[in-house]
Amino acid sequence: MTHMDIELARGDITTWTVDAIVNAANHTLLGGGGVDGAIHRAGGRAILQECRLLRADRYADGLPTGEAVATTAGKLPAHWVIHTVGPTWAKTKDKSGLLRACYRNSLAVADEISATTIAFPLISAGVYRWPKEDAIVQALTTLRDTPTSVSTATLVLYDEATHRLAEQVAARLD
Ligand code: AR6
Repeated sequence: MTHMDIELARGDITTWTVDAIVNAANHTLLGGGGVDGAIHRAGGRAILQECRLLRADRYADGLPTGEAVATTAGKLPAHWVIHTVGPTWAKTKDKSGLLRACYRNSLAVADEISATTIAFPLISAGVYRWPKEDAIVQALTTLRDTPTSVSTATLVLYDEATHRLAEQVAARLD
């Protein structure tokens, strides 16, 4: 187990050249909006076909929140897509354990498939409405605290404001 570098970047994760990119998917694994839609659009039908097989076999009831599973990446520059399902934000219920599980289980899947470079979107911070600052705290602290053989994890922020916020949070956590 070596030390993992954690990097912040701004951009579209579908363009990332890494061993694995993580998809903020939903239980169905059959696509949706946000980064999920972008990954399936850019990756082509091969990803969807593998997702359908996973649904027919291992995940007949859907992928549970917090778990992660890999498919190949179709036409994307990455080799793998690790699909995980973030929790929806709820004011009255602390689901941060499930959000942290997404990062932890995605790293565990990366280890299983021997991916050493991985890029994450900010899971749950879009359609699932998790407040961005706390989503960044959960992401960075979980990545920092999870033992893994991954050498570099990049948190890819889609817009400049979120990227700036992530830089500020990272400086504070240092
Ligand atoms: N590259 C990087 N980040 C992106 C991209 C991209 N191409 N597109 C969006 N983001 P979301 P969630 C950012 O909504 O909240 C889907 O319908 C976005 O700005 O993609 O976990 C699924 O099927 C935000 O900061 O995921 C589920 O039903 C972050 O990615 C549901 O949305 C996550 O936003 C999952 O919702």
